[in-house]
Amino acid sequence: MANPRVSIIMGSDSDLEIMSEAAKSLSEFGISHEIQVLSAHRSPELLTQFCKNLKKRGVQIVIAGAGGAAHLAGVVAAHTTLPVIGVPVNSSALNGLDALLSTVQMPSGIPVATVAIGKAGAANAGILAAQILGLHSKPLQEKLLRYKNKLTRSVIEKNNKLKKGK
Ligand code: RP5
Repeated sequence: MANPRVSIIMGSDSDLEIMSEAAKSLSEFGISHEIQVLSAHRSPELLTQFCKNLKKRGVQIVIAGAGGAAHLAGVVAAHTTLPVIGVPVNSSALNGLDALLSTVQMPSGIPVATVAIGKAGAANAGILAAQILGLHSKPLQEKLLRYKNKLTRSVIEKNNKLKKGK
């Protein structure tokens, strides 16, 4: 996508199934985004270059997902003052608990807004990015409100189905 406002990065292409949930959320709210593989461990120079170019490319938020010893979000946060949202990916023998702790336990001064492990977290990362961008956009705030109302309607519909089943 041209001029992405949100950049989604992931440690490996094996994270794509999970991280594409973040892209889906952003698409739902009409937010331009890009998605690519960048690794804190396997491509440290490329990651540094990516961080240095973020602001001049007009990116406003970074969503970073990785599994295992997940340093990706933290390293990006170390390089930029843009908000960084971290998604712990459940790709390892520890089912993402390792990635959760690696992503969330940042030292004071370098925040990473960490969401839940796996697909729910990735979807929420996209929604959280939309909420941050919505602070300065009335149309986006209205889309977010419509989304919340849709969630409420789905609960009512579930109850109606349950009642009919009795
Ligand atoms: C992490 O290691 C990646 O984010 C991925 O979750 C995990 C496994 O990567 P691959 O070995 O599948 O490339 O860095």
